Amino acid sequence: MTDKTTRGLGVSRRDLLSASAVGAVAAGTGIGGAMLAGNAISPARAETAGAPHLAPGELDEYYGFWSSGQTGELRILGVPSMRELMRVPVFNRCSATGWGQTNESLKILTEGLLPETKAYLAAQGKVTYDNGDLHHPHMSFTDGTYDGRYLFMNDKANTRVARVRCDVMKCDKIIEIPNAHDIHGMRPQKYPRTGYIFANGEHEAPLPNDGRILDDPSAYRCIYTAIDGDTMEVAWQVIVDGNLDNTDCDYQGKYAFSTSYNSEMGVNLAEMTASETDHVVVFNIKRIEEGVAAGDYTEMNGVPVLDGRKGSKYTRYIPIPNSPHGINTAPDKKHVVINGKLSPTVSIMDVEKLDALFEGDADPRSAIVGEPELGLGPLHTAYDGQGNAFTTLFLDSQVVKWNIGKAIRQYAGEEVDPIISKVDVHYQPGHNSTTMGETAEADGKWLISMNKFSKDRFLNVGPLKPECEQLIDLSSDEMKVVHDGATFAEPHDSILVHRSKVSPKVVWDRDDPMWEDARKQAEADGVDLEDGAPEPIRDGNKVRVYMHSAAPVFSLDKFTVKQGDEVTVYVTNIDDIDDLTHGFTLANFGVAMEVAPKATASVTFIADRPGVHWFYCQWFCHALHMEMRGRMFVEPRAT
Ligand code: CUK
Ligand code: CUA
Repeated sequence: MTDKTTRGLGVSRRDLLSASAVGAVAAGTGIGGAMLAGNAISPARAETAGAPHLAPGELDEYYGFWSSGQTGELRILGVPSMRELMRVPVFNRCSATGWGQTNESLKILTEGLLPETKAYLAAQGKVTYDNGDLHHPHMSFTDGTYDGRYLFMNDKANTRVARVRCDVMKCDKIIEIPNAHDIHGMRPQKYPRTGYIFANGEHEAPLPNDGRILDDPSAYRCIYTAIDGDTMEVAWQVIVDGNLDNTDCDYQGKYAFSTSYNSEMGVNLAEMTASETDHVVVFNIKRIEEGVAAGDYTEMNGVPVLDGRKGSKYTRYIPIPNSPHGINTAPDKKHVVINGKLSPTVSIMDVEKLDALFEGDADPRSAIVGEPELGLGPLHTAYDGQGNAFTTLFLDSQVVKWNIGKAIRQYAGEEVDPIISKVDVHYQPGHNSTTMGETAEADGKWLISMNKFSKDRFLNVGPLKPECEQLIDLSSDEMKVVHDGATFAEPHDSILVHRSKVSPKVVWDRDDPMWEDARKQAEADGVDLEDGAPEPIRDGNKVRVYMHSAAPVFSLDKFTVKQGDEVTVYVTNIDDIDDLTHGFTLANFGVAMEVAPKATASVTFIADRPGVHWFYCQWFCHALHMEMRGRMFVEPRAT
């Protein structure tokens, strides 16, 4: 069928694509046609006029901190312009900045790995992982709102949690979580401060996973972890029943909670989706801390591990329909929405009813105060701070705006419809986020719908398509899609932070801990990093080269080493001008790094190629940037 004939039939190509997408998704998730009946995606709405336009030079009101899924980096966007402002390498390698290659980044990428991981990687000829799967970026809190100190994020692929310093927007800590497998959901404590980082091990495995148990799923366990966000050390862990998907916590500092889509502990699709209800696990933080203090745990890999399976005093299990996914605490500090995924409902939990679950013998379901039916495939919910919620409907390709208070009254028996409006998004949304929406200061201005499929929304770039992120104007009940943004694989989640909360430095402080090792080494060598050294400093076959960069020259225009030397080059950028970044690229050695204003960066390599090799600055810094280069002479090994 050509486009022309389909148009003649009054059916657009877009409709056909949308309908088949739902079919494919339904088949892939085992959701039957019956569940989809009557819920075909409506045609794409006419494009609304006028993306929120920022004139050249105008600044955005919000920072958007974006995950990048399997790309492994953190991204910073401006909202509402949706301009990508920066990429912050975390779990990935970065060709531009040298992340994964500089000594400073390698320290961060390696120091938090477990001994058995280091051994495994060494056997592959590596020192760290090359990939990561970064799903959930969240900012540190103080008293229920963002405090601009840190961003924390998980790596589902290699069971890690990382921290990014908001003062310089660079990662400063990465730790691997012992005992758990494949960290997925992750949230910082909201009150009194962060505090803990709560992290879910999603996939079940034997504990310990040393090969003695293999195909015996009854012996598999999932682990919940609390990390100290200041020290980036694991504080405690809890063994649970079922698996763990997403997590959030209250505004009172008493409880954290996680969804489980696999309460069955199945190991294939049929088993994992067998039950009509799964659950939310509620963790009693005070009781867990008391349990740790009282020694009621097993120490595993240096971490206290408590038993929080059913019947434990540390946890409660609330049945939830059906394979719930996202869990989001509302800015009213009272309600938590659990998104049903395979159920068309979300469940509203009242945190004020949780004490009775632990202190009395209350039915766990008594904490559920609403369960509105919203549409197909509810995955995540965001808030406007005015009592309304926005839930993504993956299968319906819609975002639904609904009222929490009305949903609670409906559950209590009143004839009231909590749904306010629905908007089509393109297509299959996962997370959504509202401005300041996961804090007590939710302001309800903008919503981002992070859509998994872009299909026909952009020029065709081949079989691999970008995701489509849409900006939605929340200024009226009729939600308006005002901008499509394409992004590369695969942002799952984002937070929208008012710009008043964040104030990064313009140039580095010279005493920054990032290059502590370089500072110590220079001191031992009697070198001032800002001056550099006139000659390489030799220490057996280890050679240290110190230079500074000041546009448009390096302090050395040549240096000499011997073939086979282990060479470390330290470059200090002494330009303290806003935006005057230099770089150091050593051609044909695979060496390149960023040196931002007032920073020191270093890289180590084996000088195994004799001859003349040029190094150059790869950040266009000056009219004479091309001339900013020098030679490394490598004297051939005596034969
Ligand atoms: S998860 Cu991806 S859409 Cu990893 Cu937060 Cu729900
Ligand atoms: Cu310095 Cu280009």
